[in-house]
Amino acid sequence: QDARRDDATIATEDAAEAARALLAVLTGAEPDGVWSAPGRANLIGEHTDYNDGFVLPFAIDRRTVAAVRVREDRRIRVASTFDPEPGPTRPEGPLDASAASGVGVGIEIDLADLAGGEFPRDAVPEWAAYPLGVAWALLAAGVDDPVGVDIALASDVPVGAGLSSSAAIEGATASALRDVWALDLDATALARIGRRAENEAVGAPTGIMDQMASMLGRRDAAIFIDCRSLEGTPVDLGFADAGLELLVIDTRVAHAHSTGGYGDRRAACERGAAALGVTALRDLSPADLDRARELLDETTFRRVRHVVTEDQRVLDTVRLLREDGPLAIGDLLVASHVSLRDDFEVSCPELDTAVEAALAAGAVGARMTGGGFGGSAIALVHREEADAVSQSVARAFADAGFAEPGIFVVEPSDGARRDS
Ligand code: GAF
Repeated sequence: QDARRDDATIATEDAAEAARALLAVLTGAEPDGVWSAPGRANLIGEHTDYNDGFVLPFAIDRRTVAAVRVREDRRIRVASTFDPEPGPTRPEGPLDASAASGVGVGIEIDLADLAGGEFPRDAVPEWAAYPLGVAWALLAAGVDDPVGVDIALASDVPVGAGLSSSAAIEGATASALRDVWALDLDATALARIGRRAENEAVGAPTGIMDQMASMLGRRDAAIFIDCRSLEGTPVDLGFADAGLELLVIDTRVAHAHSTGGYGDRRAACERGAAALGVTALRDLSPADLDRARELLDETTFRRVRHVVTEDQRVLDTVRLLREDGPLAIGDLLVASHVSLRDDFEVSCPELDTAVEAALAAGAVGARMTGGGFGGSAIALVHREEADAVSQSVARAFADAGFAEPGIFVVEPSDGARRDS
């Protein structure tokens, strides 16, 4: 287990090294500063954020690093050692600064062309819409006399694995530009900027959970977020004291939220809320479900039931963590998965296999995490059983003829920060 933990730590150091090396290729110089922001896993509270509801994610010990240098002119350039565009051929293997040769000089644009108006989505590759979208959203919010910048990005958050590599890019970029442009914006304001970039520059209709988790993350804690008030409260997880570890099982089924099912589920929730006469599904409680069943068509009802019961599960999880500790939350994690699988219909055979195999091998709880349609599952396991659970899941994938999953331990970690 210690070896796995070291891997994650070293990988983030590699990302910092790779970002610095890429900046040196771009500018021939050292950075003026280095910022980083983590990916996230969601403990519970799925597809509730855009319904003004509750979520309980935590930042993971995998980060995107932004090495930044101020320019003499009024242009912004972004370059990365990765291609975060979700797709079936995700980059594998160690980060390598020499990958910089493949990205040339990056993507460069005049700040004046970015300020005012819509984001020029057709003019930039999709990966660059994340960092440039953040710059665009900040400029739209008002920046006096912004200086030009070069931003080199590297990351060890797996792309397309449902661990919010996109929020990590947004968080690192937003934190860097906030400081370089001397903006008076707190972590929540930067999370909103990140969501705006994702919604309007990238074009993915996501909620705010991932950006909030990446900005507000706290070591050994999850963040209980009310997605209406945007209040975020750390809740101690105490995994280590309880002898537990959290495994991520990356199914290697790539997902993308700018297409298909995600927007469809969001629309169903909005339809349900309108039909029931509430601003958002957050305004319903489990006691309203009988009325919902009478008024809604069968599919919309099941979508609504997922959200309403999931909000309640988040509240119950927070209470149990505070009163009894993490060993008590296993059933809630499993109930969340079943609801996402049967009512919200965003799971897939690989995620179901991961959850079932982990539970059969003794996991305390397991569920898909993130938007679904692929990506990752999480399993809360006794430390001494972590290897056995990993092997059981890998065997179940092989038996089912699925690609080999990526399985690794994550540790709840700190959110976005300036590193140097
Ligand atoms: C994705 C989105 F980006 C989040 O906003 C959230 O809706 C999640 O799916 C589902 O809970 O990660």
